[in-house]
Amino acid sequence: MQVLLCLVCAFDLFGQHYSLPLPLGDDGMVHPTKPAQNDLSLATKYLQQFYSFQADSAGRKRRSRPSFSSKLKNMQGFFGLNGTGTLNADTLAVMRTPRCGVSDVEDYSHRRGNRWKKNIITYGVGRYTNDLPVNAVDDLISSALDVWAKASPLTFLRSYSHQADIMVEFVGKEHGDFFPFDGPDGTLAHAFGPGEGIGGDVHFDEAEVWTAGYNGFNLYVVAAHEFGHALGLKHSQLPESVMYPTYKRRKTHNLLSSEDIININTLYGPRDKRPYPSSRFSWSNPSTPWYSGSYFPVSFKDTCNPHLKFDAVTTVGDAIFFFRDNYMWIKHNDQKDIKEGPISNFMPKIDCHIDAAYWVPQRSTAYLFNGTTFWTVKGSQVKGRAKNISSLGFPSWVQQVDAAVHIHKTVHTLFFTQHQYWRYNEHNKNMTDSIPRNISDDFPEISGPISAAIYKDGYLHFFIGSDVYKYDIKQKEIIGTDKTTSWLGC
Ligand SMILES: *[C@@H]1O[C@H](CO)[C@@H](O)[C@H](O)[C@H]1NC(C)=O
Ligand SMILES: *[C@@H]1O[C@H](CO)[C@@H](O)[C@H](O)[C@H]1NC(C)=O
Ligand SMILES: *[C@@H]1O[C@H](CO)[C@@H](O)[C@H](O)[C@H]1NC(C)=O
Ligand SMILES: *[C@@H]1O[C@H](CO)[C@@H](O)[C@H](O)[C@H]1NC(C)=O
Ligand SMILES: *[C@@H]1O[C@H](CO)[C@@H](O)[C@H](O)[C@H]1NC(C)=O
Ligand SMILES: [Ca+2]
Ligand SMILES: [Zn+2]
Ligand SMILES: [Zn+2]
Repeated sequence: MQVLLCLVCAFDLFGQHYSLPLPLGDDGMVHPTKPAQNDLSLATKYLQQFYSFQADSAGRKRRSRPSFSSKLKNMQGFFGLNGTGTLNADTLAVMRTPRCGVSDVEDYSHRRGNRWKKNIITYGVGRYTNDLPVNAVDDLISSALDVWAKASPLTFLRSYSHQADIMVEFVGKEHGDFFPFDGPDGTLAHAFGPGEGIGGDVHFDEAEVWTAGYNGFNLYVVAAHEFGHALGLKHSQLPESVMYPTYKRRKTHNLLSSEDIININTLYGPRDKRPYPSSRFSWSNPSTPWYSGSYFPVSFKDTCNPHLKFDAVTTVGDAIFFFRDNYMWIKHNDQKDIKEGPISNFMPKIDCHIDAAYWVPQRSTAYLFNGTTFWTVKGSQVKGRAKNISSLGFPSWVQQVDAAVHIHKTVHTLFFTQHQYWRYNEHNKNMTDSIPRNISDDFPEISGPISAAIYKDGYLHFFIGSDVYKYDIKQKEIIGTDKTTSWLGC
């Protein structure tokens, strides 16, 4: 939240009297000409906003703060200009270039850990721009996030709640965060570093003309820059870096410079390299230290083992989460690569195997089960304490759930236990029947125990051992069979 702190201190000076070096005439008197005054006030505002310049206020010692000239030298140094400390045409030209609203002298380093402490980050779009169709905005935003996802172990999940980690908003002038926008040009957007609440949020100035092309400001390019801040990156002095503060037309492929990739990897580790076809690692040896204790996922060596069985699988928004032992994979519909790692990398409070998992889209909430315990997970945050499955209405003799799936066209969640299943009404929050039903009666051709189940694209998918059955509920028949590994792209 350094952005907030630093700009708030500039804010408390608004309206005060500044003493600034003004141009002197031959007679030694100040003769401010109109353009020079404008330039000076532009430069003052610029240095206040982006170089934490604090003009001397009445009653303070003049030397107690870095002078205008030394801040100007900092700015000139940042942009590779001649560091004269005086306002010249080159310097003013840079100051007039449309840019990001975040300071260039953020006092935090990549190493100090201003980062998300998790690898799944949710994002949402609040207010849209009128400049582009909604689906174009969604595409440009998700492509801009994908730029960072491809270079890191991060996964971005679309959330339709207003409490996503990264909330994107198109707003004008005053918009409730002390950093009002300034109309066309000037500041284009700003973002807050990782954190709770406003942390991670990205605001675009709705006064700009946002486009998907070369005219106006390209939303994809500006969004990729702002998401860099939302992930904890600061401005770069290298013009080829996407984190360079002023707006430039850029080629839209390979947006990241090598410096950007190094910086994001310093914060979150390298992107996962997979698959590893070798099977040096054995499932049955849980003491193998494939979890090194760092935040960064290490690849599960056996991903493409043909006998791969999942403990639990669930859809979560556009993604599918697969669980095996203390490990998980996340496959995102829109992103080609699969993220993987110890479960605790993604959900720090959970460090055990998951028997069953399901997701209720209406609540954007997932439920993960281990024995008689279950957790409620929203975004990738575990909410509240683990609960006992008896609170769902299971009798005490049910000690474990094999698989769970919520069919969002109905109110029902199905819980599979051995050869039987239970129907839970998510609306009334109680079991629909007092005794379990037989799986084979209602799902001919399917016999328990079921390892995992999901409901996707109108079909149930039963994971049984290393096979997956695509099941048509209406016709009550299997309409396709797959291997589990094909779901992980093997
Ligand atoms: C930088 O400024 C100095 C002094 O004003 C001048 O002598 C020099 O030529 C300038 N260099 C450039 C690259 O503009
Ligand atoms: C999860 O279940 C296993 C046994 O199935 C048990 O050993 C472990 O303690 C459980 N973990 C939690 C956090 O309940
Ligand atoms: C959950 O409740 C059941 C009975 O109601 C009990 O047998 C079981 O031990 C409880 N589980 C946990 C983790 O407390
Ligand atoms: C479930 O809850 C609803 C509403 O609270 C109630 O009408 C219904 O009878 C309950 N069903 C069972 C089986 O307890
Ligand atoms: C399930 O099947 C068993 C016999 O295999 C039968 O006794 C039982 O009544 C069936 N349960 C239901 C709910 O139909
Ligand atoms: Ca603006
Ligand atoms: Zn920026
Ligand atoms: Zn804002």
